[in-house]
Amino acid sequence: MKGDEKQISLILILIFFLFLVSFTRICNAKNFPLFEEEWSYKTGAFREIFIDDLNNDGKKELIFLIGNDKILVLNYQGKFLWSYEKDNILSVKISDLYSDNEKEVILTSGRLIANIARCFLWILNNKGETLLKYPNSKVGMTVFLKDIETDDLDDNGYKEIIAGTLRGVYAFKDTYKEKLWYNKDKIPDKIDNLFIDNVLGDKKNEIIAKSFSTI
Ligand SMILES: [Ca+2]
Ligand SMILES: [Ca+2]
Ligand SMILES: [Ca+2]
Repeated sequence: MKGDEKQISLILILIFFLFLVSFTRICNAKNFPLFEEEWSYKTGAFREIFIDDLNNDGKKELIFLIGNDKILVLNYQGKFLWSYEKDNILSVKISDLYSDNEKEVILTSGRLIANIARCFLWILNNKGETLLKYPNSKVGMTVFLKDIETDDLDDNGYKEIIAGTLRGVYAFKDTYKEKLWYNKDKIPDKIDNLFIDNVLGDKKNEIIAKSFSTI
């Protein structure tokens, strides 16, 4: 009997030892979900962040809208790539406007001057260089363009730019130099959000505009 008890004790000690070894291994295993910081960058307070491969190098960039007046682009390692400053940025969208596999950054900026809206549309390339400003004058459009969306409405390979306004939806032609339509009389509400999707299941996308309580 004494021999059996000794054997059982030895087995128990062995089991405990094996458990201890396994537990230590699990804790030290590389796949154990330990927190490791890859990098950090002091951006300042930002309103929006977009994650997209802007420069087609197979790695995603981080694009920040900081405060009201700055776009900051970092690479996947947290290295500064470029920044772009514009007074009072209203909305930012990243889209391949010309369907050439090079993404553009589209933004609107504007403010009230003498109680009249003064708004501009800017198109930047993926290096932060200005490709287009509309209107090309000191006096902006008299409508604030917010919540930019893009879609090739007429299937010609160039995307139209569509934006919500304080009264209805505004659409640019895909030359980005003139209005396609502006439905402020049909939709007299402030548009909070725009979505473009094929809701009806036909061959064309629809624009879904959301105001405070109506869609
Ligand atoms: Ca990239
Ligand atoms: Ca493009
Ligand atoms: Ca088009």
